[in-house]
Amino acid sequence: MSERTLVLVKPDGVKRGLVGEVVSRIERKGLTLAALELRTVERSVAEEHYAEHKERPFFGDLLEFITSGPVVAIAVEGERAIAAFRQLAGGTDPVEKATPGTLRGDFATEVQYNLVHGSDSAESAERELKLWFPNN
Ligand code: DAT
Ligand code: MG
Repeated sequence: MSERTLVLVKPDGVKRGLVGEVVSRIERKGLTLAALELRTVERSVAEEHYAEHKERPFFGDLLEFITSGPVVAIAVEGERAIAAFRQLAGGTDPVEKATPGTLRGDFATEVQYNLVHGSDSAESAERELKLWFPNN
């Protein structure tokens, strides 16, 4: 079933010049870009985006990081897009859980700086796309 998911290239990925790499892998997988924007995140948007983690000890650092520089927000569309992008991203911990061949497995070493975000379910995707692309 065709669906949409929210992908973010986080500030580490933008700073390191890996936007093209992320976009290229999305396209080669057979997914398409429905919207794409470079933007600096307001704290309020970041808090809402990561609301599920607000009780976690790393929440403050997470907000600090995601608002520390521009991110690229992408609405990605295609068959099974949500799970397909999570597969491209690899597990949350870039060394313990992300295998080589995935974005995190190939380009990151630290959980905190793991390059990309991808919505984890249909419910999250809907909520996050409304938050990041309210006019689409
Ligand atoms: P994912 O981004 O794979 O969906 P998540 O939703 O569990 O992972 O966590 C959101 C982000 O929070 C994650 O990409 C990086 C950060 N994070 C998660 N666990 C962490 C930890 N133990 N220490 C520091 N940052 C963490
Ligand atoms: Mg998540």
